[in-house]
Amino acid sequence: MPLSTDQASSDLALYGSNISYFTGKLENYFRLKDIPYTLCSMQFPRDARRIKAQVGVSQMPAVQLADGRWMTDSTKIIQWFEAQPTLTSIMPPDPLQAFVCLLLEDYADEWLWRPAMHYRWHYAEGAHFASRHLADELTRSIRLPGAVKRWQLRWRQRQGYTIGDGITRDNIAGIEKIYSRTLQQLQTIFSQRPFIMGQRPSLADIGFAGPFFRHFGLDPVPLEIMRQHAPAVLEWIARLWNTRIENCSAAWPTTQPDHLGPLLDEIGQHYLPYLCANADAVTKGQKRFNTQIGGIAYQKARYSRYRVGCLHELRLHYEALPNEVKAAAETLLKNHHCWEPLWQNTDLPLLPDQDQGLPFSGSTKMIGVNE
Ligand SMILES: N[C@@H](CCC(=O)N[C@@H](CS)C(=O)NCC(=O)O)C(=O)O
Repeated sequence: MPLSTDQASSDLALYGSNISYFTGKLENYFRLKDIPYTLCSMQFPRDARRIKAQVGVSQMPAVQLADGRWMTDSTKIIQWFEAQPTLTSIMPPDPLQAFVCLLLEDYADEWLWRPAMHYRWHYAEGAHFASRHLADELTRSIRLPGAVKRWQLRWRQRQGYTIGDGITRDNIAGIEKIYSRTLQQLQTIFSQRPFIMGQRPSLADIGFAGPFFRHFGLDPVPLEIMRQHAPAVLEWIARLWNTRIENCSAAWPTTQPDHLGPLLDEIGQHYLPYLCANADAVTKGQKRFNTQIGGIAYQKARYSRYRVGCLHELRLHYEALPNEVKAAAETLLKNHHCWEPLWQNTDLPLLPDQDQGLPFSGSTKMIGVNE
């Protein structure tokens, strides 16, 4: 049932939708950290306009702090909260493990987005469920018949994120394989340990909560696949939602977890090459680009300035590692095909001061559609 909470009853107001990818990611974070929040359904167009005026971009989630300040971008919001000294951290103290968490978070945020949007909006079952829910939840003040609102939403999301972002009839099977490989990789991980890094939840789990909590674990088609093939992943979704970091007494792993190899291979062979192709497109000023990655031909994928920033951030995270850890990080990245694409593009086409004000002010949306 859509939420109807418009008034924040706790100090922190989280504006978004209760079926949204990044809202769900942030909810998992706040619950894990026991940070009280009130979820407010972001009303279109009123709240979306207000949020754009406050933070520069209209996207969900947006957070309003008790002192009135607004924030955007789940990644930078989490980094801001993690920097508050009083809270138990979800970052492993080992710098290489922390770097791996940042890489996994980025991968889950950006690369699992396309298959998640595909399963929601391609299949009638998912598209009818989600368009009804979103129309009822977010567009209460728009005076149009429900059927029209639902149709508009399906059209908007498909143009923006599925057929409008590189998915064609010919590559659907390849897009769906991204999901089935991820399920296999995570099923193996969660069959042996409760969380991605081991016995404690970390930023990596929060990153994967984005695609898994509100999309793959909710939309009818991917949920049924998960039930049949990856029940340990289903368990992990609920476990994470039901865990409070303060109650976690288990230690962080003392060695670099070697069970993450298949996920890192996927990042090196799919996600990072995509980031390079995207950066090339931005350099050339191509708003749509074709590319071939991991045997999949993407046609007219949308360029993303934000994701040029993601590649830049990954490099900065590597550069920030202590010198004595850099060699181990390089070996790990080389072993999993990540090193070469991380550095392949020499000059990244960033805007001046791109997204430097985050989380309080952003300059780019993840994908600049519907602006
Ligand atoms: N990098 C942002 C991405 C947020 C984002 O793209 N959220 C989606 C909904 S889950 C959105 O608001 N898209 C904008 C649109 O569809 O216009 C974050 O981490 O918060």
